[in-house]
Amino acid sequence: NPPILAIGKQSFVLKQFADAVVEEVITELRQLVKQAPFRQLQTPGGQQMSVQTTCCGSWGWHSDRKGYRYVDVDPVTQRAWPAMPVVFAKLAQQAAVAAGFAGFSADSCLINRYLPGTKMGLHRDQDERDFSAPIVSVSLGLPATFLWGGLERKSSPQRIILQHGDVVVWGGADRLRYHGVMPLADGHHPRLGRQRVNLTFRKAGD
Ligand code: MD3
Ligand code: FE
Repeated sequence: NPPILAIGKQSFVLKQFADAVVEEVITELRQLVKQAPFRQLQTPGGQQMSVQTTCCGSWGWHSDRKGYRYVDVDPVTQRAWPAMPVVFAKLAQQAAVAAGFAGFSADSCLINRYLPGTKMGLHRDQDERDFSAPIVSVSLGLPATFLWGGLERKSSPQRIILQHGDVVVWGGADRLRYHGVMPLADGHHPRLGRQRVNLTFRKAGD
């Protein structure tokens, strides 16, 4: 079996955990982005983010001049976000169980699309109302170097390579760690071409 790597007290990389369902996940993704297209959000400071995003589930993450928040209506389409596909929800729940977080039920999936050169600066995920739930992330397409920092911005991050089918679960003491993604290196992935897509599952609402 592919390994489960502990990268923190309550953080794990589950190598190739998504492999068995990855084709189904890609099929659902293609349908989803027709309902809620990828967009480049503005930060509260007015900068355009380099990553493209969309969402599914009851709550979707949004950012504009008014701030970062979860919304139940997509501000672009003015419709509810697409429902979370069953294969997404099951994958997130099973990964959480494998990492020791039984009872995780995601109500939000943020979908990040990286093209060559796209990066994500060091930040913490702190827009959710309940930090006791873990976060589960699924990597698809081109590999990326993930930056895994500490609880303070100043601590220098470790670099972790995430590949197609890898799943990361983090919670508890590691829930508020700083993290980011290095600029995506160019390449071609046999299934997704010249891009990386990351699914991030969260409990955002109540
Ligand atoms: C956080 N996305 O959307 S998820 C985000 O690859 C985000 O798109 C990144 O950060 C992405 O907010 C990273 C993977 C991840 C893995 C381990 C973590 C995030 C983590 C450990 C602690 C905190
Ligand atoms: Fe994050």
